[in-house]
Amino acid sequence: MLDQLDHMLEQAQKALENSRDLAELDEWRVRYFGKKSELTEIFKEIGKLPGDERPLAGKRANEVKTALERAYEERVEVLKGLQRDALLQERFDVTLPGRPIDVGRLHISTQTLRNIYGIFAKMGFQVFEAPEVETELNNFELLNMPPGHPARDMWDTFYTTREGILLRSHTSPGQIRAMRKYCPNPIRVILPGKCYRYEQVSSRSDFMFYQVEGLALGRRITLADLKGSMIEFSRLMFGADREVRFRCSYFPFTEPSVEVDIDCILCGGKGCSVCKQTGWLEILGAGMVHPVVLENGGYDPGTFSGYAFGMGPERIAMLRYRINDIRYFFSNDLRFLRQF
Ligand code: FA5
Repeated sequence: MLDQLDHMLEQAQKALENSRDLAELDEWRVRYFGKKSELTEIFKEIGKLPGDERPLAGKRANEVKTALERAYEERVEVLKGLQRDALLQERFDVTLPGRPIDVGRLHISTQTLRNIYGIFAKMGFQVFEAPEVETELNNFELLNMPPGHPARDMWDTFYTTREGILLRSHTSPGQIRAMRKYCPNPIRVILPGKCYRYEQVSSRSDFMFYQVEGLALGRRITLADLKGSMIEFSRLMFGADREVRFRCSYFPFTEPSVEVDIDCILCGGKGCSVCKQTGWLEILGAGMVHPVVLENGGYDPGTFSGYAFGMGPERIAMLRYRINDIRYFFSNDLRFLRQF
């Protein structure tokens, strides 16, 4: 019987090594451990052996059983691993190169805003944020446009259903907020943010766009300071050899008011379709802060003076990168946005 057990162990181990999948392994288990297996028969026979042979045969039969059980467990793990590997190879080709991760980038308006911040930071301006939802008081009245003032028509405004509350049509109301916050100290801030206008959308005008406002207040600030900082800005933004021109203009909150042009970066001032044959491109509006506005901000116009300006970063980016339609900026077309 001992020989029979050894022989059976040897055979079972060989069969186990030859089993190729879990189904074959199951057949093996039934064959060597099942109710009708040789091992079960041997255990039955042990009971019939003479008393002195029984302990040895019983011990050996149990050893064989334990050895087979252990070998079975190990084989199960090996076959499961092989099955997993086969499945992976079927689904994934681990030799293929990885897919590059699409890296995000800054929106062209954000990039332009950051350029503007950088230039004005060099001149000592810090960023001051003001809300997009404004009061009619800040957007118009305190900027020297009382109700019914014809200049209000310069900005086609989105009003909310709440009386006296609107979406700011320019960043200038932030001037009032900055003045009221810093009064009676000198100020040098830029105020960036989105503006909204109930305007016909065209290649040059959107209903939502960014503006960057600037405000410098002090005791002896003059138009010469305004001109100096605008020339510095224009040359840092558009190139050192840019010509800058100041034209008389009108804004209710500045006196005198100007508009700032640079010589056309496309034709160099000769005249082309972009500059409408004038040789000049407008980049911003500006002026000396009106005494009424200074007073509304809490400053004494007898002691304080200052300048303010307002520019559109999208229009600036259009000039720098020769973009011919402002609608590209916020239509979320990745083919456009990925170029910057
Ligand atoms: C103003 O909004 C004045 N608040 C600017 C100002 C500030 C003057 C301080 C004096 C002192 P204007 O409406 O021209 O001005 O707008 C200023 C700039 O915003 C324009 O030069 C243009 O670059 C940009 N802009 C105006 N409307 C639009 C629009 N619909 N779409 C895109 N950009 C616009």
